[in-house]
Amino acid sequence: MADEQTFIAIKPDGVQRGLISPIISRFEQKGYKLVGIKLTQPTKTLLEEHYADLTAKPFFPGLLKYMLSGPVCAMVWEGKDVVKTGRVLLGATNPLAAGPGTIRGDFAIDVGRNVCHGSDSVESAKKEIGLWFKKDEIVNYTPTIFKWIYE
Ligand code: YYY
Ligand code: MG
Repeated sequence: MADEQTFIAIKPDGVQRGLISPIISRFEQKGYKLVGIKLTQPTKTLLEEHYADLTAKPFFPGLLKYMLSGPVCAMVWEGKDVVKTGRVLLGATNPLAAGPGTIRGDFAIDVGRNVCHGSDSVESAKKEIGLWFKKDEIVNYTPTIFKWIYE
């Protein structure tokens, strides 16, 4: 479905390292459509909801501290198969295992500084978009180039 949406975030290290524009470029160049974007300082409450399935993990306290350490660039991207393909563009969770040409493969080393987040399923994408964005912060438009991207 060309109207599938995913939640992609540039984490505090990505923002601090000036990686907002190269990360956005990867999604733009692929042909995906940006429908929501904001620079925001997440709260502990939001992050505990966002990472609810990881709260029992030993790395969770460090993950929380890292994600609270600065602003995050929160985005919603739309397009055919964008949830799965978005994760391919990000690369493996551990940047040392992420292939060259992926964002984590090209820009990161440690798993706890892996610069970006992407929803892992259509269901989590819906949950995460609802957590990070208000309804009126998501826009609806048709890029004029779409006939050159979709057959
Ligand atoms: O979805 P993804 O971000 O690729 O990985 P998750 O398994 O959902 O973990 C979320 C987040 O937690 C990961 O991006 C880095 C961090 N993390 C960690 O610091 N150490 C681990 N061993 C596993 C994950
Ligand atoms: Mg995840």
